[in-house]
Amino acid sequence: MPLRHILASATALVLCLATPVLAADHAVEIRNMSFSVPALEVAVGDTVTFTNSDAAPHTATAEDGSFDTGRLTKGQSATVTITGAGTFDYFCTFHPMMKATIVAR
Ligand SMILES: [Cu+2]
Repeated sequence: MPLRHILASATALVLCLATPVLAADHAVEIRNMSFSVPALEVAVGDTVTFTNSDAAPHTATAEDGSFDTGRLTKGQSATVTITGAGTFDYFCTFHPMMKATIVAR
């Protein structure tokens, strides 16, 4: 392969890596009275979709109020956007012993 082709490929790769990636969506299932991912790592701007698989209603509510799914009945899901960096502890308002964390960088 000619050197200029290799350089062109390398340049394209660098441009590709430098392009901002689209926000990712992360899934957290709520099952058996617990959140499926105890400590979820996300990037700022990512979304997290919570799905309730229990018969009991649940919420995913940030302790600092930064997000709240509201009441989710069985089979329902809600998506929240993580808009800032930090560690976000959250819980279920119906079952406050249900706790988990999202770490956003
Ligand atoms: Cu709950």
